[in-house]
Amino acid sequence: MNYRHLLVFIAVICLCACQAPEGERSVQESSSAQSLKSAFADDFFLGVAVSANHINGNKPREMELVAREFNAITAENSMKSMNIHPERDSFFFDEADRLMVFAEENDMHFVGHALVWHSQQSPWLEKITDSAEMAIALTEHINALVTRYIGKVDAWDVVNEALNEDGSYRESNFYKVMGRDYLLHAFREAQKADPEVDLIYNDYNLWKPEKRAGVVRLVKWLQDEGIDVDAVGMQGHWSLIGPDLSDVEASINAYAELGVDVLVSELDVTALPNPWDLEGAEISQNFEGSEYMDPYRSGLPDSVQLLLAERYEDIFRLFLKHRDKLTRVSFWGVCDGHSWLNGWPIEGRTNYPLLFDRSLKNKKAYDAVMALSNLEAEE
Ligand code: 9MR
Repeated sequence: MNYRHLLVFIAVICLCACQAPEGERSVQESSSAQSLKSAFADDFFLGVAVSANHINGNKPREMELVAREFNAITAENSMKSMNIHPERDSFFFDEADRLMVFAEENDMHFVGHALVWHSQQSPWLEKITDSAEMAIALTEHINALVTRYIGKVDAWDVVNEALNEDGSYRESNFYKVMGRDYLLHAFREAQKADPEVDLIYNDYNLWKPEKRAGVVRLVKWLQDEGIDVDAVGMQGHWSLIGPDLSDVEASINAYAELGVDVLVSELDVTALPNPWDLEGAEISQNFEGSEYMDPYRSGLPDSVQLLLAERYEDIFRLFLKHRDKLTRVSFWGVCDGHSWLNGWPIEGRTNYPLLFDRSLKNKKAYDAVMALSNLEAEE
């Protein structure tokens, strides 16, 4: 073997040694992913909800993190009717517009949240008691928002939280005035306003069998009426112990069977005790200031940090198993300090539900999720 042959031989040996077997990504590759969005780029969008504070420029470091880690974004509150359409004849688009620019600059999938929701509702809308008038008001609201953001919003949560826990329709003001037809009307108007945009039904506790059956009934009805429902959004406000992931899996399968995408639209995992788990307990002022209900004010113990990491690992293992059905997983908040769970169901607690801590450092849960990012290729 002459010198040139020897060099080629060494190069080939090196190449073979560095390449993972067909279909597998090597450990080096998996651990070298620089962000959540790159780790799961072949699987689903990785999204995040941001607050008005973020949008208004008060959290530049958090927005840097958002741009680095995520490729989908939702306005946590800025596009809810109370904020974006406060009076019948006046809109406040500034925050949504600003967020849209950020999303465009960072090439992010944009989720509009939410066109029709009984909560955080504009007072003028809440006052309507006539069915024809409600239909007109919804048309105007939906049309104004959807047409303004054609080509910018990729997917709309068209109706949010329309069902009770047993799968029946929630007695919202919309339902009281129009019956279930308000849902059909909302989806129809959104579809008409932007035939290209994805239409989502979004709700919490969608792992519950009765609620699952309610969503299946609802989506089938909308489909029979000619609505091209694109996705069901399972919010995913979960805890260290529940829900059982087999229930989540059964729901993912049931929604996918309808021919729609499945999203996890508002993921967080509370690390704190839940007053409703206490027998006979009711949400009340009594819990405020209680150490029992707010045990980790000075930091999350390593043991719980580990439990959270394991829980997130199990959750993402399931998501990866169903990557053919899931198109987006969005976290409800940027970091622990920002989460709504510091204020609910008890005001002023210190919760730890997300992947980034209060100083924006990656938590163990982040590492656990990142380590899984190539699992599906190995199986
Ligand atoms: O995170 C939102 C919080 O800032 C608001 O105060 C709250 C008002 O109800 O809404 C929170 O977001 C909700 C979302 O819009 C719909 N699903 C449940 C979320 C948590 O409550």
